[in-house]
Amino acid sequence: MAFSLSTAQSSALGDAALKRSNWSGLIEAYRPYLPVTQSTPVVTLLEGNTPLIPVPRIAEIIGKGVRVLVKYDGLNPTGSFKDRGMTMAISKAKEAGAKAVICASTGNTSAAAAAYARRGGMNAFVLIPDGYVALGKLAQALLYGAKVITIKGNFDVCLEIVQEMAANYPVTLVNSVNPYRLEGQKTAAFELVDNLGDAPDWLCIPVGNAGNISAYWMGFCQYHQQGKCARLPRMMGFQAEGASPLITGKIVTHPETVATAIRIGNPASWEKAIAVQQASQGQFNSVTDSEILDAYRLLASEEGIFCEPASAASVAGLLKVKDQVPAGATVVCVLTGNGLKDPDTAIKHSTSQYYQGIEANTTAVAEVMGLNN
Ligand code: AN7
Repeated sequence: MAFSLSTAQSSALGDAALKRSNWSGLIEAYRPYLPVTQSTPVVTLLEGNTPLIPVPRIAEIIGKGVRVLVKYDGLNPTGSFKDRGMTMAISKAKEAGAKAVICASTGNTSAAAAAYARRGGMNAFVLIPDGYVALGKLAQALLYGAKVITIKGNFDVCLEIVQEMAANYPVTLVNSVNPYRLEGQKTAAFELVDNLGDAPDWLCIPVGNAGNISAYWMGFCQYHQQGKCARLPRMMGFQAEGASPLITGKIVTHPETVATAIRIGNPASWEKAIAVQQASQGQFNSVTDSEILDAYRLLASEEGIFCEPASAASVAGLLKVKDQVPAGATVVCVLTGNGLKDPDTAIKHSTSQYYQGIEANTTAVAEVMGLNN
């Protein structure tokens, strides 16, 4: 069959393709909104511009004509939303003449810091909790060429150490207490509004250190002030039950959850997050590990979207409070990291049929396929 397009069709396609191929990273895309000047050396891996994907099966579970979409930030260059903050933090560190950066991390920050630091010609030191970082993230930090230091203690302890190191040694701190991180991360809110034409009614987001929820809110408020969106979303933050200081109001000394990315007991942006919840009339809620894993499997097996467990907390949370969603609302769940980051958890918690070591012949294969009657 001949393949032909009308002139209008081909020029529309051309525009869309051009927009994607001309993407120069989020600093160039949102330069007027960011604290950069013409002399800032932009260190970029063309992060941002991630897809906003409808999830109709999840919308169906909620009903009431609700529209649900996921912001799939796992498709950033190092596989998580951390790239948004890191392009800014590393560009500004380079502008200031830094030779080395340091961070504490549950994994994703370390991968992003390592990649962007090396890209910018700097060294990266990363402190991670011994035994609690997903395999893919550790692999990344090592291969990108960071100096990786595992600590006998959790993320909160690592963060205290790196803050002290940065205060006393010539290394720039690139955790989200560095304000440039949140500046970069706020661009995800810009992209949502640019895609949807307005802010969503609800934003559901996993919360660990509470930097991302604070950054999104900053982005929505700035766009709102500029008249780019007519409304502001309710910010719905979700923590894992075993690491939920924002819900209990108390520091968690020994946080525990299958979602190691958000295994954080004393969030650095605690006060900011409370202010966001109040200003947006939002809520913090906790989700159990089993609710997180249910949402994780649901996203993959029903929607074809593989995110990491921490990211699935946003969908688990939405499903938990679904009775509160207003009819006809538009809800965005933020999927912060790629599922490939944590293959161990995927294999361990898959409930799919998995036949191993079958004899190498069609009869044996047909039998496990259930075709032998
Ligand atoms: C996939 O990498 O803290 O509330 O050190 O990796 O802004 O902390 C990661 C956090 C959500 C929570 N989803 O975001 C780190 C780190 C994923 C994450 C969060 C993280 P914040």
